[in-house]
Amino acid sequence: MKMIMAIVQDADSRGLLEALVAKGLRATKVSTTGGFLVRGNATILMGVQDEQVDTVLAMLKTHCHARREFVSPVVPLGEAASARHWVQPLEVEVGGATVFVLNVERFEQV
Ligand code: 2BA
Repeated sequence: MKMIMAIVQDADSRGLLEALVAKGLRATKVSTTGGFLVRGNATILMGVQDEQVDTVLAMLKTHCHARREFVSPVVPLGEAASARHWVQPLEVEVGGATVFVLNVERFEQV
């Protein structure tokens, strides 16, 4: 058995969960925050059989889309007043999905 942890964008999480449930796969959504953008994202936990991992990875590719986001670099107030320190927003590409596949040593539902 494997635990798939997928960090996805909030906008993609609903469609992904619906597709997983429709396939009879179980999933839990945890609301999380990315360390870099400090914006909400979603971590989806999925306990699956080994042979289901590729199916889940394919579903993540289908339902999770990369998007461009802009970050405004933080500039100290004193420096921001100076035209020499005019700072352009930084563009980053977020997602589709950041995926970790872990071995599950033991699974119980009690
Ligand atoms: P954030 O940490 O908010 O990162 C959002 C996006 O910002 C990243 O997209 C990446 O394009 C950029 N980024 C992150 N750290 C950066 C840095 N030090 N310098 C420049 N750009 C940086 P993704 O790579 O697609 O990551 C999306 C989200 O997935 C991340 O949100 C974070 O919540 C999670 N994540 C990504 N890699 C991870 C890892 N190795 N461990 C744990 N969480 C991870």
